[in-house]
Amino acid sequence: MTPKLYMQRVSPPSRAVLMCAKSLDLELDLIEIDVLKMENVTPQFLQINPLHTIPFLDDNGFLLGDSHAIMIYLVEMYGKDRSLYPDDVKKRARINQMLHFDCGTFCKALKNCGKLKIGLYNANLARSERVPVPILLTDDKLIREENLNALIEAFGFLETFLQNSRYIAGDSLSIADLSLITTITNASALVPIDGHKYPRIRAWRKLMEFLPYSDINKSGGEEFKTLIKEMLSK
Ligand SMILES: N[C@@H](CCC(=O)N[C@@H](CS)C(=O)NCC(=O)O)C(=O)O
Repeated sequence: MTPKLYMQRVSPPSRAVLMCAKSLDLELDLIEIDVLKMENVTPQFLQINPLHTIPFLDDNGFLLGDSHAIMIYLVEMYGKDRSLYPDDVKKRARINQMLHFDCGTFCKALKNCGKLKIGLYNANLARSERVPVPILLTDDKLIREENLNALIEAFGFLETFLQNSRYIAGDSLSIADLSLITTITNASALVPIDGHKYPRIRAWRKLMEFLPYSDINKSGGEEFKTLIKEMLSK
């Protein structure tokens, strides 16, 4: 049976998995989970994913969370070739480093800019009493300066990483590119990168726009920008 993916297009890691599947020519049965409506903390979803995060994969009963782990699994299980996550130990090590950078530094900085951890903020309440909180905005509707600075710092790290290679983890496309392009697409709604500060990031982003499945990222990123605008205008 077709593997199921719980996801939302506005979510960068969901889009990374969607792009990975597209590149592998793998069909997925997509199940929308609207985090804003707290569909990720329903008893049904929590039963399969106690971490209440999307994306989440159900491959015929094999349950797997975290976009980075999911992409590695999909390439290894379904990839006709391994180019997105090659067997070479050193190439893999570099890709792994950048996947951890995405997860532990970039995504974290983006999440910290606001209340993306919906459902956790009312952790002292029973689940049924928790209410959605606005994402990406602190109580006074401003992103805290130290959080924004951490995000800007992450952009700086990425610019430096790109000094030595065309793609994020070497000279060919890998799953690390799919992860980071989706993260920076959402993050660039908060940190504009179109000036002259990040020439390497912009050159790499251009490369990524040529991917035949780049629309997946573009449309989700636009949706995110609209969401932010709406929230800021309230
Ligand atoms: N490291 C995880 C992060 C997943 C994540 O935080 N997803 C967000 C949406 S972009 C989410 O599910 N937030 C809801 C929550 O944390 O409760 C991954 O790469 O899949």
